[in-house]
Amino acid sequence: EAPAETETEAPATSHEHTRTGMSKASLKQAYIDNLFYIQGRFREVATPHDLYMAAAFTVRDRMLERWVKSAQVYKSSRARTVCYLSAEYLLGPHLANNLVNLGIAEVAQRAGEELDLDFKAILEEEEEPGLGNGGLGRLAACYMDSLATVQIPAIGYGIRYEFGIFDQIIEDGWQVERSDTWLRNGNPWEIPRPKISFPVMYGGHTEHYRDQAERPRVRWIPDMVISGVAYDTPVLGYGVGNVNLLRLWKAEATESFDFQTFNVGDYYGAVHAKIEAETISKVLYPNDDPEAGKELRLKQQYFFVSCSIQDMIRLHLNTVGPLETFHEKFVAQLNDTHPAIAVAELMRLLMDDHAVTWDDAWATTRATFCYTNHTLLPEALETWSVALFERLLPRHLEIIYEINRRFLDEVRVRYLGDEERVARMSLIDEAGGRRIRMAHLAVVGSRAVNGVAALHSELIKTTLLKDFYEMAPERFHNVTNGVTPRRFIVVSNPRLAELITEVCGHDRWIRDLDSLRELEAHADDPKLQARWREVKTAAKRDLAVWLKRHAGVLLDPQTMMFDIQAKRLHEYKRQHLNVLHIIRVYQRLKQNPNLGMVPRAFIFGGKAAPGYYMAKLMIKLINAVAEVINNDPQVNGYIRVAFMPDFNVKNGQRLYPAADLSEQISLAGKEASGTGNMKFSMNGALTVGTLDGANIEIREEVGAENFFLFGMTAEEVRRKQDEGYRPWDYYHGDQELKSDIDLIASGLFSHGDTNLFRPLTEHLIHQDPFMVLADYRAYLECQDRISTVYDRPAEWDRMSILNVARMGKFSSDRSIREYAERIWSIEPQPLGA
Ligand code: GFP
Repeated sequence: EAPAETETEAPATSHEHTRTGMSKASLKQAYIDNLFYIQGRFREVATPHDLYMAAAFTVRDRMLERWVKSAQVYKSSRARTVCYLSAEYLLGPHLANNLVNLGIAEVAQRAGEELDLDFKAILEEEEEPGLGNGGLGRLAACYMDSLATVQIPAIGYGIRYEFGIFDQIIEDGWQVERSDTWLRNGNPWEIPRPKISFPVMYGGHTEHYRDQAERPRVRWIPDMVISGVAYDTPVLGYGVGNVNLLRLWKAEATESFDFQTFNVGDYYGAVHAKIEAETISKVLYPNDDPEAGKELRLKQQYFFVSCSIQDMIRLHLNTVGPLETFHEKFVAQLNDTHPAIAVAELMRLLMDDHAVTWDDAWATTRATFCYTNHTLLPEALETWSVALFERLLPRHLEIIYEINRRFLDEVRVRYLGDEERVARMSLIDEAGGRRIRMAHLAVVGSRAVNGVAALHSELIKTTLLKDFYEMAPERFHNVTNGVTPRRFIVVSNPRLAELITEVCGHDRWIRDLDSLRELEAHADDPKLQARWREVKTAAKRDLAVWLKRHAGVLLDPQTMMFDIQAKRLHEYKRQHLNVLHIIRVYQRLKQNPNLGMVPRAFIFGGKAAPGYYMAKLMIKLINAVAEVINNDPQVNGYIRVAFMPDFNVKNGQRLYPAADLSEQISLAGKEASGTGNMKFSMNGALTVGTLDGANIEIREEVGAENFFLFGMTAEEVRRKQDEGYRPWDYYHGDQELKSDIDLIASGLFSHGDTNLFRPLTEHLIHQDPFMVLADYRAYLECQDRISTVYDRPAEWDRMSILNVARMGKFSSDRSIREYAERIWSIEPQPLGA
C-alpha cells in the first residue's frame, strides 16, 4: 500500500490532474501513484531503481501531454518537418534534463525532499543511452534539444542499439571494454510502437519488367527480409510546449517469415533467421576500428535509412498527399555519410514502389536531402566495395550506377576533355578494388552541403570536395556546431547557472545565450570574481571526490589548477603532446624541487576504439605516467595525473564545470569543429588551443587576449607537409624534447620495460603524422604563460567570466536557426509551454 499522505498543504486540486499537474502536491501524488501502479512497489521495499523509475514516469507523463498536442498541431498545420538521419545519438541521462526543460526542477526537488527521497541518488541511478561514439553523436543529441526549443517540427531517426558504446574500465592502466547493457533494467523514456514497422530487404537480385502501362519497371527479389520496429522517445524543448520525436528502429525477424519456416517444420532455421535479423541493431560500431568497415555496418546503415524513408513516405501519404510534394513536407539532413544510402533508397521507393519516373524521383530526391560533413581525415571517409553492394543491395547498386552515369555526363559536358576530373568526381573509385564513395553520393544527391566550423567548411571547398564546389559553389555552406546550454550549463553546473541568473537578473540566457553578454560589465567586479571562484572550486571539489572514488587519485581542488583533456583518444587530438608537457614539468621539478610553480592536476578522459592500438597505448602511457608522478613525494605536492574511467555524457557533466584549463590541442586542420571546446569554455574554463576547428571562432568571440593560442596554422601545416616533415630533426634539435621522449623510452614509466612504449616513441620520432614534435616547443611556452596568468587570480577570473559572457554563438539554438533559415527553409511552429 502507498504510504499515507504526510504533507500538511492541500492535496492536488481537482482541476490539476495528477498525471499532468505541475504543483508540488501533484508531483508528490503522481510519484507515489507511479511507484505503486507502474512499479507495483511501496516505499519500504522499493529499490533505488524503482525509485528512479517512478520519477521518470512522473516526468514522462508531463511530457506526453505536450507531445500529443504538438503532434496534433503539426499534423493539422501540415508543418514542414526536418528529418535528422543519424546513425548515432549520444543522449545522456534524460531525467534531469527533462525536469529542467519542463521548468519543474526546483519544485520536483522540494517534492522529493518532502517524500524523503534522495534526489541526487535517484538521478545517479539512470543509465545513459550511449548510442554514439563522441562528437558526432552528441551533436545530434544537442540538435534534437535545440530543434524542440527553437520550435522546429522535427523527427530524429536512428538505431536503437541494444548495446551502445562500450563501458570503459581501467585495469593495470589499460583500457578494458565491457559491453554496455543500458536496456537491462528497462527504458522508461521510450514507447514501443509495434504497429509502426517496415520490411527491410537484403540480397537477392533484380528483375526488369514492363508494367500494365508498358512502362519499364524494376522489382527487387531479396533473399532476406527483416523488419524494423519503431521505438519513440519524446524530446521536449526548453520552456516551450513543443515536443519532437526521436524514432529509433529495432531490427526483428518478420512475422510472416517466421511462420512460414515454422510451417515447414524448420524450427532451428526459423530461430536462426530470427537471431540473424536481430543482430542488425545489436551493437554500435566504435569509430576508427578496423571492424567498422564490415558488412554488418552497411546492413545497419541501410536498415535504419530504409525504415526511416518508408516512414516518411507513409506520413506524407497520410497527411499531405501526393509524392510530388514530398520535398515540401520534408527536408532530410544526412548526419555524415552513414545515412547516405538514403539517396538511392528514396529513388528506389519512388520508382519501384510508387511508379514515379526517374526524372521526377531525382528532382524530389535532390530537393529533399542535405548533407553535413564531419571530417576530412581520409581514413574516416566511408567507401564500400562494389562487390559488397552487389551482394547486399543489388538494386541500389544499379541506381547508384545510373546516378553516376548521368552525373558524369554533366561533368563531361561542363569540362570538355577533362577525364581526370571525371575520375576524381565519380561515385566509384576505380583505383584498386572498386569502391563506392559515400561522400560523393551524398553530395550529388543533396541540395546543400555543409561543414561544421568556418575553417572546416573552407577546407571542404578547397580540398576534399573542391571539384564539386567549383561545379556548384552555391550549394556549399558553413554551419558552425553548437551545444545545448540546458544540459551543459543548467543541468551540469547548477551553481554557475544560479550565479549567472542572479547577476543578469533573469534566466532568459538559457534560451538566448547571447544575453550572457550582460556579464561583461561585471567581469572586473572583485565580489563577482570571488563568487565565481567559489563556484569553480565547489565543482572541482565534487570532481575530486568522484575521482578519488573511481580513479583512486587524490587531487587538491583548493590549490591545484585543473587542466583537463576529455575527448576520444586519437593521435590527431594529440593527447601525447599533453603527456610530453607533463613529463617536462616532472623533469623540471626533479631537477629543482624548490621550483615555485602553480600546482596542477592533469586530468584526462576518453575512450579508444577497441581495435586502435596506438590510442590504447596512449591510455596506458597516461596511466603509467600518473602512477610514477602520483607516487613520487618529491613532486606530488605540485602535480598529479588522473585518468577518469568511462568518459561519457554523464561523466562529462562532472568534468566541464570543474575545469580551469581546457585542452584543445589537435593539429590544425584535423579537428573539424570540436564541441567539447565549447562545453568547457561555457563553464568558465580558459582554452589552450591551436587554430583548428571551432577553436578559431571561440577565440574570435572571447577575444585573443582571453585565449591561449599556440602552434602552427593549417596553412603552415600544409606547407610543412609539402616540404617533407622530418620529426627526427625536431627530436635532435631540442634537448628537452629529446629528453622527454627518451624518458618514456627509458622504461621509467614501465617498470623498466623499454619495449612497452617503443611503438609510440618510435612513431613520434620517425613518422609523427600529427606533428606533435613540431608544435611541442610552442605548446610548452604557452603552458608557461598559462601558469603565470593563473597565479594572478583577478586576471584569470576576469578572463573566465569573459569567456562565459561571450559564448552566445556556441549555443546549438544558433546553429539550428542557421540550418532552418539558410539550409532547410523552415519556419518555427510555436506551442506554448
Ligand atoms: C566529429 C568531428 C568533430 C566535430 C563532431 C561534430 O566528431 O570535430 O565537432 O564530429 O560535428 F571530428 P567525432 O564524432 O569524430 O568525435
